[in-house]
Amino acid sequence: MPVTEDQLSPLIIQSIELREICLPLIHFFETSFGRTTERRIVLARVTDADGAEGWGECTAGEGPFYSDEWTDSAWSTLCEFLGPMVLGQRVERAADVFGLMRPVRGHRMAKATIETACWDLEARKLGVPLWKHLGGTPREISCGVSIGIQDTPDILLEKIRQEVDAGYQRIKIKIKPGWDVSIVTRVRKEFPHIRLMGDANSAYTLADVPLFKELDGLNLMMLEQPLSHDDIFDHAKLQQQIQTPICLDESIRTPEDATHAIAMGSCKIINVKLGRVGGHSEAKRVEAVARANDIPVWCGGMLESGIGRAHNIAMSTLAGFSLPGDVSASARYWEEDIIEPPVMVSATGTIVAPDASGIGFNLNLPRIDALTVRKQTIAL
Ligand code: OSB
Ligand code: MG
Repeated sequence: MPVTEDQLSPLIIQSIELREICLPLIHFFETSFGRTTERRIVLARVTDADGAEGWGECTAGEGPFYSDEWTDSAWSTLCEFLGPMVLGQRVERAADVFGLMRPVRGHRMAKATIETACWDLEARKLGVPLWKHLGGTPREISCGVSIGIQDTPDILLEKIRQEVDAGYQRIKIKIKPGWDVSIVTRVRKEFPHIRLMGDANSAYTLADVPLFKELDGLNLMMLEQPLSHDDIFDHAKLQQQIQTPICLDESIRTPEDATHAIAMGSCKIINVKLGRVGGHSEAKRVEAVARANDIPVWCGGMLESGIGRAHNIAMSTLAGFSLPGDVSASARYWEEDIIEPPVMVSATGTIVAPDASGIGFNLNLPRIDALTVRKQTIAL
């Protein structure tokens, strides 16, 4: 039986069941830092003292290339430090769980695994959809796609054609030295009117200003994370010299990073990733900072399985998420997702956040079991 906000008892985490699942991608995903063919994803099932449960997904990649976290670092940080740190602790709300993990520096993707599961758990106890519990409105979110580097430009053009025809509202292509101005020029010629952007994943330096000036002529909605993964200073220098809005991804790990980057003029748009910032509470803070400064945000993706995707959908309903995100249909990634129904996108490139409580999708437990390669339970 659901309870009201007033009746909600304090949250005491009783157990954390961690699993690693291995899930092959339908098509490899290539960025400036490498190619992924198969995901190794850590999932967490958290239970509390009232017997409620919630699910979270770790967005760390298979190696420390997008960020310094990766599947195994998250697994051991969760088992050795974060799990024991939160177990049996009493907090008023899921919103307080991030604070329990403060002694651990960084490791935000590992933290978000537990933190997001607690939000799902709390929303389920209240019998409300997570998106509502987070304060989201309206229910329908705008979707774009992120298309990796391909073996040939023709394959890329064909993929863009498919996604435009499917109704996605904006196309992001990955760029890197040697796969940039000439490619974007070809795409623009073929698709003069689409909302288009490029994501460099930190492949460039300030020595590349002339190249960015060439890109300025191609009417990109934004250029994502052109410079170093931890930089905000050089991005400000670059933004002063180009017209295309810079969007920061890797560089924004905290609400303070967002404050500093906005104050310095390092970006005009922010990509919010739930894992990178440490979960829903921190994501809400980043969104609030951006909204207070009239900086639009959108939801980034990390090739999530259904659980992470469902959390992304919920987050994307927050008011500041005014641009289409990298949240797209399950079928673009997986033969079969681990949730039911899979995430579906409308013909106009939108997803309607579900009505059911918590993340709002059913878990396909037999499929999760079949994909599990290791499992560990941390309990009192
Ligand atoms: O930089 O946004 C990125 C995937 C893995 C690591 C980094 C990024 C991405 C994506 C994919 O762009 C977005 C998605 O479709 O999930
Ligand atoms: Mg990015």
